[in-house]
Amino acid sequence: METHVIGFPRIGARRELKKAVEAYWKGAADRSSLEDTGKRLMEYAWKTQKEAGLSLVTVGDFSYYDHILDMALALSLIPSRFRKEDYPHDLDLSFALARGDRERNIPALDMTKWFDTNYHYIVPELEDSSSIRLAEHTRIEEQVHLARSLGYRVKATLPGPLTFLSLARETGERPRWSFADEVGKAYATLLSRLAPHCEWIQMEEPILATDLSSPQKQAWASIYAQLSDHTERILVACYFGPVGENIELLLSSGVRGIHLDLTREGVEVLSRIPEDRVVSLGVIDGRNVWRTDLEAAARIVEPEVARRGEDKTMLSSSCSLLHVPIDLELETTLPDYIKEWLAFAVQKCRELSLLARHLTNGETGPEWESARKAAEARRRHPEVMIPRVRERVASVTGAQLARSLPFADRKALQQEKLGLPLFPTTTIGSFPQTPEIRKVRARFKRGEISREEYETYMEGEIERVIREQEALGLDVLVHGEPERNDMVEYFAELLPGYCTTTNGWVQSYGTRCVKPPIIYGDVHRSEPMTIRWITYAQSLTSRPVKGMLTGPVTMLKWSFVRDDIPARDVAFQIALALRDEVADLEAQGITVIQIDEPAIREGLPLRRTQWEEYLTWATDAFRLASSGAAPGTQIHTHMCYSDFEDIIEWIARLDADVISIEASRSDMQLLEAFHRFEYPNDIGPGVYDVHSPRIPGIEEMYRLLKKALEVIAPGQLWVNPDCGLKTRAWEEVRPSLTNMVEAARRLRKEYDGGK
Ligand code: THG
Ligand code: ZN
Repeated sequence: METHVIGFPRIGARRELKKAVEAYWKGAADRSSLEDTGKRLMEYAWKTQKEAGLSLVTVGDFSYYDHILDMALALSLIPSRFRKEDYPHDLDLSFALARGDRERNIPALDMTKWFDTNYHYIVPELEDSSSIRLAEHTRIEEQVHLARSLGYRVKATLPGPLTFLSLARETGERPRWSFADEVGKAYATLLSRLAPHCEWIQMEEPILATDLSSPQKQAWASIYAQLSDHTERILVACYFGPVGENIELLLSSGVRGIHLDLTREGVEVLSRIPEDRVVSLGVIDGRNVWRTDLEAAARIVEPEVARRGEDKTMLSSSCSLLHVPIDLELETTLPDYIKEWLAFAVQKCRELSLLARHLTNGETGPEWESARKAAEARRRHPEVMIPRVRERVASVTGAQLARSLPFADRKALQQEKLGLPLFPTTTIGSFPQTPEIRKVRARFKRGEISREEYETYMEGEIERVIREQEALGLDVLVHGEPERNDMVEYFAELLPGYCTTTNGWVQSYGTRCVKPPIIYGDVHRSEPMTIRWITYAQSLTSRPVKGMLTGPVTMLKWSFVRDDIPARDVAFQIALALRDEVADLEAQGITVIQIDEPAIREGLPLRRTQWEEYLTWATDAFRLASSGAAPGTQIHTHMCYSDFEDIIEWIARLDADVISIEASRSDMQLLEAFHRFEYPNDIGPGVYDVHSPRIPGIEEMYRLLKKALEVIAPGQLWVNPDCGLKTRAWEEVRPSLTNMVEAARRLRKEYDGGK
């Protein structure tokens, strides 16, 4: 029985790739040293797979930035604003495409989320003038030759052609599907070049886990028809969801190998696959960190192996392991009992091979036994099931999901209490995290300074931020969040039921990584989490200071979540913990509380039919967290990623008194959705892009606000940047906010005589 993973993480167990690429960008290392690191990382990945006992190694999953971008280059799909000749090497060209070229003033390609994961890919552009043809040299061929030269049995992997075309962006008139023929030809050529060196060529087609349109289905047929010479070697991989009815389409292509994600689809689908096909069973979860209950997995796959035969079944991870950290062995601070329940990429490879050995020769050694014990211990652990927490979730009432008064009444009460001017100004929450702040936090964490020293330093920082905001003339202040490393990790460290890792990095995009915390037990609040800092900040000023919390859906989406209870229940547990925090903030005299939910949109299921169920519990969770607040308390929320078009009614259902959103980059276009929906509550469309070091002028922000006023009422409009200011420098923040406040004042003069 062949065993393989769909893909292996490439960032390096100690983030070697991040460091090497960033050094190359800075000019601190040359190309050959970067390429040495690249080779070492590929060799590490292959060696790990082989030593774990996998029969095939996966090749082609490595990239210096993004594998979709590499495929665009392999297909010669380079936007015409870039000239290949301007770059000494393809590597430099690919970095320029991904990050833009400052020197030549060429904007980067866009970047967006890879399905429902936290990975972001570079969006290929299809221009009217684009012509798709296979490049003379491709990175995938280089990688395959390297693996072959080292003696590995190779399964090559490529982004599938339909997924690639579906995710690209049309920039002109020419529809994407008109490229299908050229794409098919280019892939056919690539396959003929790769085939002699590979046992299998895997085409990753997660687009099959989505609802396909009829042009999409036609494109599938026409592309795969061109690959008919290679059907014997092709393994089409569908993951992230059930292939469902798309199985017919998949089968019609005649490919011999079919991979399915059995962590997200039942085994029934397997009976629809003829017995001459080879099926790869994705039973080890590539999206989560839990050690596999091998006995349960064996029960799932055994009947299929018996029916189809060992030579026609493969065992695999559900999807690429890109989405999990690399090596659990490097975790030194996790409690041992929790470590026993986990498996990162390296451990998942070993699980696969053990499962295969069990299926082929009944092996049940000490490892098998310890997996069984770990699964058992996890099920029975007292932190995993806390009756008091379960009961509280079970007894949530409808009344707890709604504010006590409708928005219009709340607004009057809040206005009376807060006395804010027309077009109130505020910021999203964080102020610059200087190297010094990071250093103090790190030293405190390592025990090098006392709690008292730490708190004194943070109070000093908060005071500085309050005074800065007063001087700038902002209306609703924030404490600046110097005590927070990350908006999710900060709360995860304080909430029982969560644990955090020291090295569990997962690539988010390019060289950027996140370290998602792990929800292993019932989440509840054991002590106040933010009160100390917020009340200190409020004690310094007569203006309102916002209490800052991360919303339940974001806390869930940006973590590894337990797989033994429904996500909705976990979200409600977190929501109840936040609800208590809201009550405490209120009791301490805090009158404005912001609960950020930047991740609510990205949680959308891949299939439309499941949207309503998700959006119902997701918005309920937010309401549960926020609606215990008195009507006079103003609840804010913030969301980063625009595109609310199709979920605007759900955004309204959150019933936040004020929502701040990213809008400056779309030139206020996205306000259209709010206008059409007649969105009733207050809105703060970001008036400048915090991701750029550029200092926005008064005039340009004033103009954006005027534009916003074409579609929303003056009494509804707030003035704020479009995201937190954590990554900016004070030298940029001060003049930008000065101009922002000035733009608001100018508007006030015009509408309200300057009150
Ligand atoms: N926090 C968490 N998850 C997230 C985001 C976040 N997921 C989605 C989105 N934001 C991803 N975006 C980013 C943005 C910046 C970085 C990573 C993902 C980043 N990372 C630092 C790096 O790799 O150098 C590491 C930061 C650190 O040292 O803690 O800059 O905002 N939880
Ligand atoms: Zn944001």
